[in-house]
Amino acid sequence: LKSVAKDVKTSREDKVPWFPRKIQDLDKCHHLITKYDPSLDHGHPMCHISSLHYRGDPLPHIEYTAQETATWREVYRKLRSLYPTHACTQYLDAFQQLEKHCGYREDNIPQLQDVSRFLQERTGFQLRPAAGLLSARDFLASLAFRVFQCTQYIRHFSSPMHSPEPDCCHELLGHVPMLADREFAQFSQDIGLASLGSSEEEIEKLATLYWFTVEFGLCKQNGLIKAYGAGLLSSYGELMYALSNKPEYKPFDPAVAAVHPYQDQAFQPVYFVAENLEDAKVKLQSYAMKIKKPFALHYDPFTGSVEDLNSP
Ligand code: HBI
Ligand code: FE
Repeated sequence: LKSVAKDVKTSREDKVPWFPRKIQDLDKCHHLITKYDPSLDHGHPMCHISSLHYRGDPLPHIEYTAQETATWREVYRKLRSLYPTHACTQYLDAFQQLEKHCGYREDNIPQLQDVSRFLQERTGFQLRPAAGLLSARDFLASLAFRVFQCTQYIRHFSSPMHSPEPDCCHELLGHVPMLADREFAQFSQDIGLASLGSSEEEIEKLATLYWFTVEFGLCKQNGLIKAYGAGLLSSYGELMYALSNKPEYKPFDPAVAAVHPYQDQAFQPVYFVAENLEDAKVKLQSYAMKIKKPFALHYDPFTGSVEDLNSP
């Protein structure tokens, strides 16, 4: 009888993919998706930014070249002119703070260390350098611990308005300001917690949900529609387009967004509009509760670890 019980337990555990249980485990969550091989292009800035980072290491200080700073300036200037009319208030509030405290300026690419310290004070989020596009599983897992994996290199100067992969313009201008908002930080962490130990199928759905919210989400504000998604807030062309009334708008519903086809080579044909960020958070929480898992995870902020409420 004993051995049967043991077999049942093992096969049950086999079905659950490995996942980090404490923040230190994120050292194992750095699997890259290589759509683009930087070793084939020695002019790409990715080459001179190191890849492996361990928890507790200081965040690398980067001396950006004049050309890299010029690229940043062009992106910063254009996007900044759109924010007052296109970005949600949470974004605008944080952006103002970042300009005041974190070196957000046209002629300066902010350093991750300064930005990470700022976020920790606001929402407990911290940044961790990433070498490129990570697997959805690893990327989402880090969010469960309020860690945002952040690229440090900047897009190629030949196309300042477009980057095929996340770069620091996308991270610093798109993601960081929103991570300073409490509701949004919780929303991000909740997607992360939902991903821990999930099947490939569920990860795919959560990544799609992430796409239509954290990357391309819109929300209502004082009778207008504003952007909160990082993919929009870091793309001049798509930010204009998203609020132009040309695309289709659907009310945010996690179950619908999670399986909706998306577009990563062109502007989105459809955007999901949340009533507000709190409503998006509540809807996501109820969606996450319906994901079937053999455990119930609870995040303990004091230890930075997750525990299974079902296990004795
Ligand atoms: N990796 N470095 C990095 N930055 C991202 O924004 C990112 C990622 N991997 C996957 C991802 N985003 C999402 O598109 C979802 O797949 C989770
Ligand atoms: Fe992103």
